[in-house]
Amino acid sequence: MNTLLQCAARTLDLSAPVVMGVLNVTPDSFSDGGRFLDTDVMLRRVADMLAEGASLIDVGGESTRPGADPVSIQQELDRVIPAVEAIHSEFDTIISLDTSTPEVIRAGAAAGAGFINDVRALQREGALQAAADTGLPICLMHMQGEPATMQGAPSYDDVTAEVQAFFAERLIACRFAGIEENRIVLDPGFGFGKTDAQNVELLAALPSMMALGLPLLVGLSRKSMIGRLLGREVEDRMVGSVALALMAMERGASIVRAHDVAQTMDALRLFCAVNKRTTV
Ligand code: 9MG
Repeated sequence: MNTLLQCAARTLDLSAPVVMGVLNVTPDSFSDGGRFLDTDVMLRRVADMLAEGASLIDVGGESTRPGADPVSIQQELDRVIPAVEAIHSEFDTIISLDTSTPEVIRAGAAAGAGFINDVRALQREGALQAAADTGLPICLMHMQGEPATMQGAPSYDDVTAEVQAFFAERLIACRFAGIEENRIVLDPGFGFGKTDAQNVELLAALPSMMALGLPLLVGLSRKSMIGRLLGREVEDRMVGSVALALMAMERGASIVRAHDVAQTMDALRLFCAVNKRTTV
């Protein structure tokens, strides 16, 4: 597996577990919506996550919580690009663009982003070419449906096999667009058009996803599956999130997307100590 991702001017080393800190610049994200619309507050949050050990910051201007409505291109640009510019001018870190929109991919890369995180795996018209042109690494995530409706009635014959087949199809599409595999990270998309049972099955099957030889990213932080399995409101899901992050690392994940960076890092440092892995 390729353990070095070239993220514009910076290199992301995946030989040790990596935490991607979540920064939603949306008024309606399910767990922290509206908190980071003020630039100073937003920059303080980034500074905290970096001090706590995040290796990259995932900036998103479209809420992808179940039931969320789509945003216009202009709205997304207006939210994301000033945030990317401000982070790029203040910090020496890797900025991830949480977007599916070709215009945001291009403008975000020009503004200093170093990574693309697309929950729609570059399926929007023009997204493959936009991502290819940036030269940046890309996370391809699996989702059944669209955020507005995806949790209505998720349906699979075999969720693991279907996610793997999806990855194989997207890798071919990327290759045709000129995106080499050494730029690609895969994500099964926990909670994106999946029941709790399907999420659990996918987490257990994570080692089989490594067969493609590409790094895996997982996002389990504060997800509603934790709420349902433990009976916890969103503000009480930190322990559940850290536990799932650890389980994902044990099953081969390289990058964990997390809101609670300090607590997730603590767990991963212990994971490294016990498994004699390079620590973060
Ligand atoms: C943006 N976003 C929200 N949840 C996510 C997840 O599970 N994975 C990735 N890659 N992005 C996510």
